Amino acid sequence: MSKLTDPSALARAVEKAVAECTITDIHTHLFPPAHDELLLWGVDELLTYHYLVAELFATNVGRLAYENFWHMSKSDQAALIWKTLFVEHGPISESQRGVLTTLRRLGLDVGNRDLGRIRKWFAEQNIDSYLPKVFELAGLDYAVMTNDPFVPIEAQQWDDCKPGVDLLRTALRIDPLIVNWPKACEVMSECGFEAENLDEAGYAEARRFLDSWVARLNPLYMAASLPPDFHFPAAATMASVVENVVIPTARQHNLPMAMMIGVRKRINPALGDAGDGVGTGDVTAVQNLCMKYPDVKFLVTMLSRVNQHELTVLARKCPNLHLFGCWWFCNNPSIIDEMTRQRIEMLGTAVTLQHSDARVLDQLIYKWAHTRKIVANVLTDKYTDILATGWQPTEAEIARDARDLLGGSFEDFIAAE
Ligand code: HDL
Ligand code: ZN
Repeated sequence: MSKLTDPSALARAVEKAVAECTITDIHTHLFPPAHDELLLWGVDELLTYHYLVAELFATNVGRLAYENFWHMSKSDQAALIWKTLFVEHGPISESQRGVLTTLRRLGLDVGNRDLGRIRKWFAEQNIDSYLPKVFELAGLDYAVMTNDPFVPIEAQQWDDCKPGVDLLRTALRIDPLIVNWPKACEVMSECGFEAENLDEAGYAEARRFLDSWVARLNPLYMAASLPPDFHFPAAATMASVVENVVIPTARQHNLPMAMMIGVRKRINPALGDAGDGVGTGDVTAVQNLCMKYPDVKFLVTMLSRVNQHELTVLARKCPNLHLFGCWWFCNNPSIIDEMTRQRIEMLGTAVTLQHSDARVLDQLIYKWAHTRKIVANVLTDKYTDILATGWQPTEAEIARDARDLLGGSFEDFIAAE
């Protein structure tokens, strides 16, 4: 394919490559349609996304009691959010804009602001054909779920052998094991795994529990979200469980461990899932784990913008560390742009720039449309910079690099022995 020599032709080539790039979405909260009410989709679920619930209460300063909202039907909650955040105030936040992007790309007219008409369209959709349609609109080859055996209703779906779909792959989520050992032991005990104390017997039983779920799920990786005060090494329970349960399991199954660090759970419990906050994490904990266990692969994303530069520098030092996503409170255009530039400037294509974290199926459409635009802008700048040196990239090379940044490097990383 011919080399690109002209900056405007280059810009067009980058825009095309990113727009057409097949993306792998490595972290979501989606479920197969057969897993009953676990898979959220449709306009009322889009509107009651916990990001928008937080924004509703931030906007409705004190005029809405938490319990009044939680006692409302999903439909009434959605209507209130639509009225408050879309009609009475400009829907200019990232989550508000996201709903509109999704609806527009589905071919719906948001200009008439007719929620009833939008609801009618969704009521006519069949999830088994709608799910692949959403994946096609988002441009994904597959997405990775969050499969948590410590959540009874999730485990029940697997106990009942509910079918999956090829578009959704598994990840074994193990937060309670690390952050709430007593709770984890309760769940394991109900499943016939008698872990109790933080001793070799307890660790062995916890490993046996994980082995059983690795066999059932065949996960791409294990994952856990961790608080800002996760340190390693440390005398704390978290560090002991990581050392004695997580690492041996990762080694035995050649499974990467994804650590999502910096969440302050339920700083406002009344908001439910919308009540979590962020804190600056300890990048040295990641450094110590990567250096102590060079044969274990770590996928890491951190929640605080403050951590990003130090973490990106660390990824240059540890071949067994792969960064991913602009997670949650970083998943906003201003921070995505900054993080994407910083990561490409320091890591080239050896990073997975984004994941959607979608909780509602239809969100895949907006989360990826918004990210593609930012990535295209950054890559245009980066290729224009090298064009100025006389290096002439081809369209195929640009497409190759875009794929690496949006799923290819992840697949290379997890496949490496
Ligand atoms: O722990 C996680 O995986 C987070 O992504 C939480 O699920 C969070 O509530 C979320 O959805 N963030 O986008
Ligand atoms: Zn998540």
